[in-house]
Amino acid sequence: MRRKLFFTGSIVALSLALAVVLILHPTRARSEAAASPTEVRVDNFTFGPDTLTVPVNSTVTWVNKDDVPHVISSNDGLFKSKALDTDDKYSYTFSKAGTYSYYCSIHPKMVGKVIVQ
Ligand SMILES: [Cu+2]
Repeated sequence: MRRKLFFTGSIVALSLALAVVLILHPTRARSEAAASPTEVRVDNFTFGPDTLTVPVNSTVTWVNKDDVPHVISSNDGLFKSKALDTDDKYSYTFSKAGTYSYYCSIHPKMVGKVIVQ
């Protein structure tokens, strides 16, 4: 009788441990998938880095470190910032995989891309 109780207790403890693992694991996986914000510095008329690779659902933030305004414009019109003054920021969240080319619509020679995978 005592032995059977111990056995039952072990099964319950084991089930609880398994449940905890099953409940916690997807939570952890989800927080890993939600990527940390990623920054592109706009400095000296260049995007740094000019090619940025991020996981799906990443929010990319551009920060203008120049003392002239810049506009972040995607080539296909998917996103476009207002004119960013010094230290202004613009963020866009990429929810689909793909390669997103962009440029500064004030200085079209400034180009960059975000690779979402
Ligand atoms: Cu510019």
